[in-house]
Amino acid sequence: MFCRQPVQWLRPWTQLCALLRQRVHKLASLKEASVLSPNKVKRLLYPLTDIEAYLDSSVDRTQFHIFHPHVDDVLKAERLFCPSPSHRIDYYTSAERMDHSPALKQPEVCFIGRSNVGKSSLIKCLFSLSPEVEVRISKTPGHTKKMNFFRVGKAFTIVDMPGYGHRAPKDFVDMVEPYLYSRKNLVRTFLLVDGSVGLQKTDHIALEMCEETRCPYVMVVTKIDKCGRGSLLTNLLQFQDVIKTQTSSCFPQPFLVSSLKFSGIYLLRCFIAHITGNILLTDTCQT
Ligand SMILES: Nc1nc2c(ncn2[C@@H]2O[C@H](COP(=O)(O)OP(=O)(O)OP(=O)(O)O)[C@@H](O)[C@H]2O)c(=O)[nH]1
Ligand SMILES: [Mg+2]
Repeated sequence: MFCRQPVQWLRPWTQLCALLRQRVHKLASLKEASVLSPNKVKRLLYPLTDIEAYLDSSVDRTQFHIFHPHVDDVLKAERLFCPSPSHRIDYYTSAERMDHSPALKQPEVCFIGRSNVGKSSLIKCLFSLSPEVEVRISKTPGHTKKMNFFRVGKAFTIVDMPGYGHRAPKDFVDMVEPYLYSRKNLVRTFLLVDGSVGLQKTDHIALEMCEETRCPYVMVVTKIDKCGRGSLLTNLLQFQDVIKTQTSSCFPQPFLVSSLKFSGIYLLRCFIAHITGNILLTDTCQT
């Protein structure tokens, strides 16, 4: 009787975990996806390698492999995205202005980009191993109106930002700029650009804003499932050229992702785990 009590107490949590596991997409975890053919797994892990073969031989490919971790590191990072009673992953709060932002000590990363580029979808996909975390996405541009803070245990925070451009909140600049300039625990900004349309005028303005803050940022190419190989290659070369010639704080390697097909998600999780100081990489690679 005495020793059964804790087990009974744990039962709801165990049942909840089992229920949630059923709702987890089969590609949410690299561990689970490993049953697929090695080529498919490689394409999910490193989407760039898939299209690299079609690049002209004169194109410098070294930039595309700067962050190329070992599979063991990717699996290590994946554990950080799995919730447990001692490592809760949850929505924390929203803020409309920088001075309403929560005071948090853990390292933080934020996602910015044009409205509808896929910021919230990407965060939802990164959190696909904890589907109970509610990240709202919408077909209608301008859906996310506030800065939404999500906590990953004590490891780090992810911030989903409102989008700029079409139907952006009126106070977008007042909200996001002070955040980018003054957030002390911000370790990296992810600037999302749509792989099927290339850089737009507003993306260039965002790039300038990121450059002005002098904080390190990374370009993430979204919706790669939507574009044909030709247009993705054209746009990718444009991104690479802009990074090389017009930026000084942008990480040279763009990350390709599809939140629909889970491409590039495991690699991005590993990158976030690494830059927030939560995993040490076994292989040498720079960030
Ligand atoms: N095909 C495809 N569609 C995507 C992908 N990511 C997002 N979408 C779609 O793009 C639309 C916008 O997605 P959101 O994640 O809400 O975009 P957002 O950048 O957060 O938009 P705002 O909050 O309005 O700034 C939705 O209809 C998504 O289903 C992707 O990888 N592939
Ligand atoms: Mg959004």
